Amino acid sequence: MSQAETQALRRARFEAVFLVLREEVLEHCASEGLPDDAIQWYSRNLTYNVTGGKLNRGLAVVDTIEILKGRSLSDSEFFRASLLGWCVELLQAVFLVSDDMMDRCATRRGKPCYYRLDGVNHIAVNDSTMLEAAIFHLLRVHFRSEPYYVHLLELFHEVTHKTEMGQLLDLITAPEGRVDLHAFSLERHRNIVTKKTSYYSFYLPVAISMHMCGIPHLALPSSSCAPSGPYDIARDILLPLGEYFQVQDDFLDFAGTPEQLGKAGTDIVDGKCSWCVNTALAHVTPAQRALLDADYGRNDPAAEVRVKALYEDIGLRGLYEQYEKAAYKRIIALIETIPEHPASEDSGSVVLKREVFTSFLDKINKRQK
Ligand code: DMA
Ligand code: MG
Ligand code: MG
Ligand code: MG
Repeated sequence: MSQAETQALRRARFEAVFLVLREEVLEHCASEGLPDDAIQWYSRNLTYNVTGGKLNRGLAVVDTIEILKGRSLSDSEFFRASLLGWCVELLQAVFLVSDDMMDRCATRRGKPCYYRLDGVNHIAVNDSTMLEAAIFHLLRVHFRSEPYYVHLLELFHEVTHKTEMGQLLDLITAPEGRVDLHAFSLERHRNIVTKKTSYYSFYLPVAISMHMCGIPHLALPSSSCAPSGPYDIARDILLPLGEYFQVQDDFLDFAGTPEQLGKAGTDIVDGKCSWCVNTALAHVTPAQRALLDADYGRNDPAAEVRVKALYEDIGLRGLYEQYEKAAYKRIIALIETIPEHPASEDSGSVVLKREVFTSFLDKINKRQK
């Protein structure tokens, strides 16, 4: 079998688990007395919002567990790893449903955004929280007796809170109709993207996998600045990786096509504190700066066209290529701080491996969608 076929099969196996989990959640609701029309509604919510994506985050859980264990998984291990992977995809769906309302997006994954469906509109607010409830229902049913159950709960809660802080910062840095470019900086950008993207997209899938593989989590927070425990070490690589991923998202918002991305960019019109505008701000002439002050964050297609032309004039595409190369090098250097041949591998205990991070990096490096 070719590698592409193996990957397709793996994805199909992973996707099959979703159908089982959706049934389980719906059956639970039926047992609580939820009538048929509401079950149908919840079913559409789950299907529409959780499937149809790239599945990077969910599959990363299965991949990471295999890498950490150093072998392929049994059927039951694959199911449980996939279940946790779908919990990450569910969390992603929670954020996307509300993100699209707040960012006023029209399309997602090549379809209309969920809140725009006939009869949905503001019901999407509650639907988003019901996607979140499905996570905790599944964790409780399948992982309650595991010694790491409380760690999983804390992880989902903490990462969710971080993401919400990031979304808050993202939104209040782009106040509707009165964007102030003085408030922008690459430092603020980093704070936003680390919180809104890195924790749930990168740290969460790996930390989940580490728990499932029995890597011990120290109860006490590390006291010094230097990372100590394996979770700290993983986090210190995964947060920069997530930052790179969100810079790609920001760049593609400007340079990608809706056909390629399944969504149309809104960052310029929304006045977002994106990597693109922050990088532009560092390279503009006074005249270009005046144009940005006048046109950035305006709900006017002509103003958006002018900002995009300005991005081309300052050579943003070339600056992005330079950023990509530098980010890749920086992350590789971070990964290389992990020993190539982990010492305790032969003692039977599971330890971090470089491949966990390189496989993640390879999947996103130079991505076009
Ligand atoms: C992504 O921010 C962050 C979350 C938590 C969804 P974004 O608005 O740039 O995402 P997208 O470009 O997919 O709308
Ligand atoms: Mg958005
Ligand atoms: Mg957003
Ligand atoms: Mg974006």
